[in-house]
Amino acid sequence: MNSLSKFRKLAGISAMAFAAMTAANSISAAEWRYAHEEYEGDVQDVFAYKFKEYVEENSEHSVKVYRFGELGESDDIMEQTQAGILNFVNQSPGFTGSLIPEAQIFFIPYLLPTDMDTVVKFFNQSKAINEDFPELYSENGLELLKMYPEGEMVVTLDEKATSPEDFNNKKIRVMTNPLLSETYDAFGATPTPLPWGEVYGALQTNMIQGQENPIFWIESGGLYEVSPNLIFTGHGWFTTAMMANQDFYNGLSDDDKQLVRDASDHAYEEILEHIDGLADEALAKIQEGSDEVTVTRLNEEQIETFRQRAPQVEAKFIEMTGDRGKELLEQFKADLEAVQGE
Ligand code: 6CS
Repeated sequence: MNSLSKFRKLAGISAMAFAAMTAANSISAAEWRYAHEEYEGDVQDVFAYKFKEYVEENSEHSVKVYRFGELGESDDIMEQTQAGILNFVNQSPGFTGSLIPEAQIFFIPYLLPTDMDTVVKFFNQSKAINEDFPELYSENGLELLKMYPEGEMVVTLDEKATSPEDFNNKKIRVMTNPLLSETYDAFGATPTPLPWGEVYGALQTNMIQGQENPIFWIESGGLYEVSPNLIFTGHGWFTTAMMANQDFYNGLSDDDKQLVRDASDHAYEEILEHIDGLADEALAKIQEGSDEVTVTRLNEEQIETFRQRAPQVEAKFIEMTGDRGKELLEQFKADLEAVQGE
């Protein structure tokens, strides 16, 4: 064979090999579907895009992110994930209570401290968060990848308030988990569970007189426009959870499982940086945007009047979740004590 025909043969073989490789890549390159509960630039959206970027930079796969409303409410995206229509979902425990009653632990008031460094250490190191919760989610066909804090909860109301008495006769919207209703009941209010999509309109039409959320969300959702009195009660943090459909996850190669875990770790580290200082920035924007807004930071004595009502909510949590909830709560408290002592 002369050198020209040798070259033609080799070129033919490598073209075939290249075509075969490309076909193999396009078969193994998947598009993963990921839905969350928030809008462009919000905390869950930042997390989702950091996850997507990592996956796309480190593999042939791509991630399609769906934001709030594109596929329905929080309950809808969870159903779609359990059915395997979506691969990943970010659903907050505020909506997971009916599926996993123990997830309501985040709504026992005054369990988590207000200090962000301690909260972050807790999420990093807690056995309850990193070992016990994955088991609970797993029983519901979900591979829990991360739980993370979004921001301290702040109450907004139609009037200023400093005591549980000031909450009397106020209908305060809560996410749809029964324990959060118990909390607001204990705080003297009339709890009103609603999905997110109905909150702004219900405040605007005075069907409800208040709600609770982290400051970044009060700013981004424009809630201060219709509920302008902000009250820092120090009673908890908005926590959320990102997970995969477990059958989908179990069916991945070991490399892809590792990729998903690494991408979740990466997004988690990024989000901790993102939320640092976010509440102050959002509060400044709110105050620039409205003259009507008032900010009340309860003092220790005022907080104590709310905190005194926490034990009855804790008792309800145990009533709702039995021995498993009790053990989880003990672990949660031990984990908190460990980081508070550092
Ligand atoms: O209050 C809610 O329902 C919403 N709050 C936040 C911070 N994220 C999503 C959730 O749906």
